[in-house]
Amino acid sequence: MTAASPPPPTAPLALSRALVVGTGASGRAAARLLVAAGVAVVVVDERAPTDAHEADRLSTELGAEVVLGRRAVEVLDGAVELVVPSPGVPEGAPVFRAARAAGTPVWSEPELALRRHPRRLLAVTGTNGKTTTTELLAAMVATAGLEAHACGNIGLPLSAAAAVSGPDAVLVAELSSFQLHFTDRLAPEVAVLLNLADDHLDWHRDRASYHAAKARIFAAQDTGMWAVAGLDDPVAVALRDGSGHARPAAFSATTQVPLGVGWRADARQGVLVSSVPGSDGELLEVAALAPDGGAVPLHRIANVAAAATAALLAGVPAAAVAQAATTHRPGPHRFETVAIDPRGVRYVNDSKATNVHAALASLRAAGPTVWIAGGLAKGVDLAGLTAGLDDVRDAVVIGAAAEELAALCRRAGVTAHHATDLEAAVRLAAHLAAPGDTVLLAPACASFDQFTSYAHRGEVFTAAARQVAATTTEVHG
Ligand code: UMA
Repeated sequence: MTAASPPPPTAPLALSRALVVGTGASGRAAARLLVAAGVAVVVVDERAPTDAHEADRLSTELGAEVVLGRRAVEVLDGAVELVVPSPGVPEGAPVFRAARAAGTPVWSEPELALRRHPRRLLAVTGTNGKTTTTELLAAMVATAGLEAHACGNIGLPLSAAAAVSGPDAVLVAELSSFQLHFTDRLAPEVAVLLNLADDHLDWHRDRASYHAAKARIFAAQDTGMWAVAGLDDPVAVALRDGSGHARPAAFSATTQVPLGVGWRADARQGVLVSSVPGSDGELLEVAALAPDGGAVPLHRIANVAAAATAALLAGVPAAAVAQAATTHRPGPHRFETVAIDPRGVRYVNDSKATNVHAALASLRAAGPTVWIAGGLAKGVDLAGLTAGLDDVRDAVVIGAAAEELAALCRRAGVTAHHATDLEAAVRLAAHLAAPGDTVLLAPACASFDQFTSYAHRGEVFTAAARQVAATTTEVHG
């Protein structure tokens, strides 16, 4: 017989009734946490039910009252003491104005999770590289023998991760601006702001609101905590320095840093060097990050430097950091080579490059390229992509932003071809590619006009690329 492990510590919420908005991953996890804490919960979702019994089924599943097909503001009443919105609810939604007018607090799901389950928290935000850095950081913490949970925007809500974690667990959370916007006391032991570029301007009021939401990762930190920013990004550094009370640290893929992990040149691709007190010195050779001996893209070096900085500041030994960095591989859809045809044309799936900043990093790492782009631009000006077109032989544009992308290509002297869907785009790009080129999916846009998610888009690209590579002969016909 094994002794039962002690229940994880929870803190009381002192609430009797809460409104959760959204029945996706975030809303369900929040509802479950609140119900387990003894709070009466109403879950509302504006989408229509799939059938007449869906609300009842969800209600039984969650132990909460479920209202489908109505807007949150219509369900908010005087008895509600807390609103927990899903990240998808934009900051201008009427329910927030109504909550403000009634003096009802609004907490994002991560704020709720940490209030209920206080845990060690390492948090990562930024426009690009969040998921890879979070996964890598969690791998470093786990390699040191600690219980680590990669969670948050990555797909597993903090409420779900925290509820199954032991009291000494480390939550390693990817936090989006949507989640950070409605935080108040959330204070990571180490908070990382990777970089900032325009994104999600259809959710936020404007760029200032997007930046302010990102800076909230530092806002509640105290002097015993660490605030890390990408030194190569002046906006990230300024937000770090203007927010909260934590000690500043930094990372860089291009230079050494006063406190953190930076890069130093050597005969090969350089080395990552730590200046974190207690674990300073050479950490690893950059070449070790690419076991096939290829060039390591700059954004990958930056992600590793960021994760290493946070891990070392959290007390992970340098040996565990180096081991995890050299063995952990980024997940699918992140600059992933999915096929190589007999002409040596490489098909790279970077479906995760959903904004201008990420697509630029991808284009710069790809070499001579036939570039496939398009989708939903999310209210962002795409003109900045022009800076990445030097090595683009041809572009193939798809989706809602196709015409805008075609116009900017034309202005830069790059021929843009329209394709009706992604499969057709891959076939056309394969035809346009010369031996040794890369056919690159780096959409610079969200996927939702044509696909259910970036992962779905990446899978369609991968299948089409493998199909075309398998049927291509050396002299392309
Ligand atoms: N809804 C409303 N009213 C609204 C808006 C949405 O009722 O005004 C309802 C929708 O009808 C839908 C539900 O809310 O049924 C969906 O909620 P959601 O879009 O917030 O999605 P979740 O399934 O809860 O997933 C969220 C994150 N989604 C978004 O930020 C859009 C997931 O990030 C995250 O993994 C998950 O919580 C767990 O924490 C995804 C994402 O695209 C991957 N994130 C953005 C990004 O990475 O760019 C920020």
